Amino acid sequence: MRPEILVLGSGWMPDVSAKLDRRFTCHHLANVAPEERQAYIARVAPGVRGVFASGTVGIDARLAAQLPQLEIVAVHGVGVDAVDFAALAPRGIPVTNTPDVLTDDVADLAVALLLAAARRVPMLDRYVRDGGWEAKRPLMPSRALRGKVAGILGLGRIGQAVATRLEGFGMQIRYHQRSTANSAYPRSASLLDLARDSDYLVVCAPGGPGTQHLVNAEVIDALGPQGTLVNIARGSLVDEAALVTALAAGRLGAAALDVFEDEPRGPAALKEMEQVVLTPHVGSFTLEARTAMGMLAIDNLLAHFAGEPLRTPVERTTS
Ligand code: 8YV
Repeated sequence: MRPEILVLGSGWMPDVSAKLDRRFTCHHLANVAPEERQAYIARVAPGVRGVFASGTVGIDARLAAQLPQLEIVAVHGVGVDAVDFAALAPRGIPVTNTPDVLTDDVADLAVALLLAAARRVPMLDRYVRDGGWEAKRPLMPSRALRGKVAGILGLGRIGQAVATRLEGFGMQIRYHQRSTANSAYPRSASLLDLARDSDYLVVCAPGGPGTQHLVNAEVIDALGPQGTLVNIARGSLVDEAALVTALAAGRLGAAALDVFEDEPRGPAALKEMEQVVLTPHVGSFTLEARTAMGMLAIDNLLAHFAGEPLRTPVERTTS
């Protein structure tokens, strides 16, 4: 008999959807109207042995308590900040995620955003489309990357991949994270120092309560009027209200953001700003990465139900 799983989130790549439905009896919560979800969960809960979650639609203590037979949570994503580990750990429920398979594509988007902000690609695109070029509207030169400092907040897998790419553009790399990374790049002692030392601050650290609003007004001011903030990690890391205020006052030069505190809305004020580049949380959104993520999450579930070692367990018991 195929194990029953509760699938949270939607938008899986075609091969992933097909394999999920082939290998499991899936209860797709996203297909249920929001007002009917509680009743639906109550109805299917007795059979649910696994949860297939996304990086942003996770499992909280309430949902965990509603699933008495829950044995495993497989996250389709590397970030596990949407999982309440404290609710799962006492029950010995393992959590898996999908590291590595998305690293290159997320790092590529970080570089794309950084370049887009530095070379003002979206603004120049609008300039051509709107007839600004033909009308010879004044145009300011943008700024070169070579010789500039990229500060990486969080030199994990994705941070490292971003750093390697930016080195190729002739940038100097610095980083900050709590522990010293196994890396030859210079480490700034604090995030404030990193922001002060950097022309571009690229946020690559994990989300969650421990990193909430690390990039605050003080850090943003230290980055300064010539500085650019790039965030491909989690919106929760940045104090967005402070970011909007600093950009509006010209105390921060520019921002390029893939993630927001309130997705999918994002602050209206940012949408009005020329010096801001926005994308809709698509760092891993390539056919290749999303297919590999889905397959890895499925492989973790299959390994669990076959009594085999998990492929990529998250080694942590509390968040
Ligand atoms: C996706 C992500 O948004 O990996 C993560 O942590 O945030 C993204 O790759 C999401 O997990 C897709 O399900």
